[in-house]
Amino acid sequence: MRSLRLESMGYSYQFTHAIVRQPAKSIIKGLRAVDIGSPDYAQMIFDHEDYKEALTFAGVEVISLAPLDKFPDGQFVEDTALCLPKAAILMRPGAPSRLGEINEIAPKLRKLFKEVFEIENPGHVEGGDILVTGKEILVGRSARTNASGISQLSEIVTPLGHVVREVFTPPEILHFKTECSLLGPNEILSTERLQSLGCFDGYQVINVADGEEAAANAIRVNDYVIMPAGFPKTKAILENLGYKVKAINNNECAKLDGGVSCLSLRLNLM
Ligand code: CIR
Repeated sequence: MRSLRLESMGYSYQFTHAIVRQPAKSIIKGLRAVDIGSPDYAQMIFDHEDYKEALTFAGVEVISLAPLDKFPDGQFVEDTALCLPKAAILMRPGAPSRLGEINEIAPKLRKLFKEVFEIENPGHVEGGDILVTGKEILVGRSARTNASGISQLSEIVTPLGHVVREVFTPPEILHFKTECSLLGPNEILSTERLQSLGCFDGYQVINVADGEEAAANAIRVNDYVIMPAGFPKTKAILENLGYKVKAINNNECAKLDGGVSCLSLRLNLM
């Protein structure tokens, strides 16, 4: 019987593969809460190469999917699925324009995983609202993730040995993980605002530096933390704690509320 406590909880940040999707030219039409200008496609392609290189450097095999012109937000693959050891769960985005992205990622996940589950209508969950830690799966209820979606997710993953805890994504931000990331089995990088809601009680929380809130969306991949460039104080905080950090430019994705986590689905296929 598979147990959540097996494998030293490493499944939450030890990965063998990452799925990314090449940015499509239609990315300039991507969703955004506030319009601060469209991303520069050429720069985005350049940044995407750096992102893949950082993932490779961290020791994962990068699976790169073709761009999807009909889905401007298609490169934000994290929102389309939750990949656990041995099973993947297809999400159901709360943004209507993103619902069709699921049919695009599904065939790939069905090839990689023996078991693939689905969130069904009327449920909505976007992967950006899910933080898998060493002991549980936190899911933030948000404008994109509803109660039905969270309860379906819980019903799917509980028999697999996981524990789901519903938390709340502050209305000012897109996703729960817009303001937090996993650094270790019990270590979380967070903004003070998110931490102040009490959702991380029992964890060791490292706060991003004041004024560097956008640095809270990072990814721990094996021995490395990949974070957005331009946040030197937070980078120094992490390095002083002994984390190996790789910073990559994320300014173009940030114009569409995208952080470094949303650009990949991290998988452990061991
Ligand atoms: C959206 O609004 O859906 C996209 N423009 C950004 C998605 C970012 N996803 C994520 O951080 N997981």
